[in-house]
Order: sequence, then C-alpha cells, then structure tokens
Amino acid sequence: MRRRCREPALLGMMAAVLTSATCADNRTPRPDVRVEGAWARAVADSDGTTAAYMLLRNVGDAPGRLVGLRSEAAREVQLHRTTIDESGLARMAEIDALDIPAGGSVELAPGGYHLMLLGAGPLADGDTVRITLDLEGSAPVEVAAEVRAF
Ligand SMILES: [Cu+2]
Repeated sequence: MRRRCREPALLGMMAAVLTSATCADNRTPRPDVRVEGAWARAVADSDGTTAAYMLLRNVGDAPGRLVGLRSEAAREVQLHRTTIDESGLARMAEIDALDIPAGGSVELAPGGYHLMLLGAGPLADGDTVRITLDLEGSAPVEVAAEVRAF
C-alpha cells in the first residue's frame, strides 16, 4: 500500500512529524543496488572473451536481483559462476540471475561469480568498459569498469 506524502512545510510541527512517520511506514520496500570497484581484464583480440568483476551492494530494504546484462563493447554479456570440481579443475557455468540480499552485498571476483564479455576487445589497460545491469524491481545500473592488464 502506498500513500502520498504531503508537503510538511504546510503543516504544523506535530503534523509534519506524524506525516513523515506515516510515509516511512507505508513506503514500498525497494532494492537499491550500487556497484563498487568494477574492473575488467584486458584482452588483445578484436573478437575476444574477457571477464569483469565488481562488488554489488544493495543498500535498499528489499532483495535485489540481477537478471540481465548488456554492453556496447561486447556482443554478449553473461553472468557466470566458477566452481571447483572433485578433481580440482575450475569450471564455469552461466547462471540466469543473481540475488543480492537487502542490506547485503555479493562480490564478483576471480574464482567466483563474474561477468563474461563475449565478442569484446581489444581492451587495453586504462580503457573503460560500460556495462548495463538490468535489475528486477529497480532501474538499470550503468557500470564503468576500468580495464586492467592483470
Ligand atoms: Cu566465465
């Protein structure tokens, strides 16, 4: 249930306090996903494959869900997860979505979750790759990932 908040300046002090309390109680919980420390690995090929990493922090009060990815710098961007199998080999697989808990964060880092950029490059140290994250229940987030050569 949503209720419109009235302009507190038009009301008395007591009414303003009551109004803001009412608005806070009835506000629809929303995810608010912020991105920190985004970077992508350099790639020499013009039609190469590379990975991007970042911290996804949800400062909102509802769970966030990453459901789509796109970039003008790549033909396709996929969400991947790396796991180690019984023989110690690293394998990665595409996953459909990634949940970011309310008030929590998920790290995309080498050896774990990452974004896979297919049909990307060349990307050199110091370049910037722009990636758009599509999230359920909130506006898309634009990410500027710094390209690093390591
Ligand atoms: Cu991958």
